[in-house]
Amino acid sequence: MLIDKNYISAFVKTTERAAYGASLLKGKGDKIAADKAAVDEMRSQLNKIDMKGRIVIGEGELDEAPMLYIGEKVGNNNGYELDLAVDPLEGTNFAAKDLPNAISVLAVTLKGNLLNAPETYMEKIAIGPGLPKNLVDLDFGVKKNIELLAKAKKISPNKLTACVLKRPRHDLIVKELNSMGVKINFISDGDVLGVISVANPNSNIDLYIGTGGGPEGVLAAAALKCLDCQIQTRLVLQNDEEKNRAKKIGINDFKKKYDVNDLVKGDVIFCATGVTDGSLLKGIKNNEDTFEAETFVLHKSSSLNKIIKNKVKK
Ligand code: VTB
Repeated sequence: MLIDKNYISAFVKTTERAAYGASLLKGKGDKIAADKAAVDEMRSQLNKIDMKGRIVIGEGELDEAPMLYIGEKVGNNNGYELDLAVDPLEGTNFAAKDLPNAISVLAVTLKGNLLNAPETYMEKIAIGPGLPKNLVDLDFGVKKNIELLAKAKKISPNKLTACVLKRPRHDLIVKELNSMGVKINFISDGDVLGVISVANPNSNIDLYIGTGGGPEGVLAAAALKCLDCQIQTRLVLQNDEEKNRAKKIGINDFKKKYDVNDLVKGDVIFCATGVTDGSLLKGIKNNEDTFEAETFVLHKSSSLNKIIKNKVKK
């Protein structure tokens, strides 16, 4: 079964409204308030949609997130049973400081088709389209992955660019990339867009590598699936508490490597609206009675892949 195309505009509207909510607090230094504004707008929009929706990836567990928590039912209880991964404000720091690349993002599948990823870290390696299947692997290590990628692209390693989240935990990866002359595009946050940058020929990013949020990994995989790119991930469960949380949502093999189709099965819709201006999307522009929004929208089964610009009534 596929997701009806008629849903697309409703989900575009959802990330548009969430981005608008966050944009009202842009640059005000309060990331919690910006996140809450995005969550409130997203939730109220989701509840207008004809669906029996369920949040699979959300703002956290019920006790820590009063809204859009994992397991929350959304929609007006008519229509399809859908599973949702949402990040009403990805890049809360970016929004609070009015820095580029804050987005509101969601992915939708039919029920049961999204990996229930716990709120833990996840190792990620992603590459663009048109490359041999399973070319890179988390277990190969940086050197071998770079050599394989360079060979497949018929260029030398020092012509490759990798996107890496700037964190001390990546020092070793960075050292190895440096030793091979690979150019590094560091990001300070926002690895959903970081991972997706491998799909964008204008970004010149050949590889995403490193450890970021698990939920963000599933969201990025939804986009990569529509863009025929590859990602491999593995959960990082650091202690018994995290292992128990994973078990509670049905994960028993803690070392499992998930590829794009393990993370997101079947048909999928992906929407991301810019909150602040960024490399892929312009941010929200506020006018008197309207706001302007740019949304990157993908739908696997209809091969939809475009940036939609809308002027929306406030
Ligand atoms: C990433 C990134 C997020 O968290 O997942 C990152 O996509 C990972 O966590 O935007 P740490 O900050 O703990 O390294 C964010 O930067 C913030 O949620």
